[in-house]
Amino acid sequence: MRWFAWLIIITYLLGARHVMATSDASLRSLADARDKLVGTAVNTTALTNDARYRDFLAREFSSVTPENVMKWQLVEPEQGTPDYTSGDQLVAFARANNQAVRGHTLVWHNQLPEWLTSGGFTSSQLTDMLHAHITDEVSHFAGEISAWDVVNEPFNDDGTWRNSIWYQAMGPDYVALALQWAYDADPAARLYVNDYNTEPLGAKSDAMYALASDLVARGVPLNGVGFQAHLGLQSRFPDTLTPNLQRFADLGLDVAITEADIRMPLPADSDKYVQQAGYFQRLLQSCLVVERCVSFTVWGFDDTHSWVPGAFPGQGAATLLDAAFDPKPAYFALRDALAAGSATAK
Ligand code: 9MR
Repeated sequence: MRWFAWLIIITYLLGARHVMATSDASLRSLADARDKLVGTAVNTTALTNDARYRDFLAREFSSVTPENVMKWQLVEPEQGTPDYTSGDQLVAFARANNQAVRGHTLVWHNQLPEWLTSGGFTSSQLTDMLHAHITDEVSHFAGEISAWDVVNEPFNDDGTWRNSIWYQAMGPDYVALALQWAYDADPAARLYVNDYNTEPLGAKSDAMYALASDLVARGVPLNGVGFQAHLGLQSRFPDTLTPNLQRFADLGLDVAITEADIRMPLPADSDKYVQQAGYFQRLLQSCLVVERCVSFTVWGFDDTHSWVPGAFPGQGAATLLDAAFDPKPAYFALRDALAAGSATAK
């Protein structure tokens, strides 16, 4: 009888330890067990000024993406004097905390320096300048960046090409050229094209799929496709995310959720938080079931530093922690998704 009582006690203690281990575990430790990276965009001002922000970032995430500081407008506000100091600080933090760095972003229509957009440059000048920019920035960070969002947001929502200055200067081949230039500067980095509203099957993701298929067939150095996943509770969840990710994976590419956030009409309430948690969990679950989905990144982790309220008046509360820095149901939903089935993970 006594051995039986002991067995019950030991079984209980082991069970309790397991529960505690799961409920205390960080996102990154749970993601490690699933062979995935879990990341966040980083606001480098908060990184410098806010110890609580730094602690959470180091504890919870195994990958970081500079929210702004590696964009052309920020690295080269004056022509000819690129300055990578803020990016270097993030890289140093990531190194100290054993985190991967996703470089973001080399070729975009947005956040370009004024001298570039209003300089009246010819197509061939713009081509040369983009080549020089990519070579300089990728070389600077070579060895420190595991993946680059080389090209960001090349498509309109209807799947046509976005008429950016890069498209105007070079036509659609700017994507292949940019990937090749990035590869030449750091052949070890994983090179991505990244876009939003490409989560479900549809016109825009079909355009991305056609581009990726063509690049792969031509032997262009493309390693992955990023799906930003800026979602909102007013829109239905993209139910076809999993088969969509899988078709890109079937091309032999990595896929990644690169900028997840789920905005809601303000004020937030507990019902909306629960619904938001469900969206976050389903996003992550899609990444967990697609083997080539290598990372799941949120676009900031606390509402104070989220881009959403500035861009969508009346909406917000889009991240994992509320303005008081308390975790919302969404944070626990991500943890639960990572923990579920971890025993069967590779
Ligand atoms: O979060 C970024 C915000 O601070 C900037 O003001 C904004 C400028 O357009 O860019 C935001 O990040 C974007 C990212 O670089 C690309 N995908 C969409 C993101 C949200 O706009």
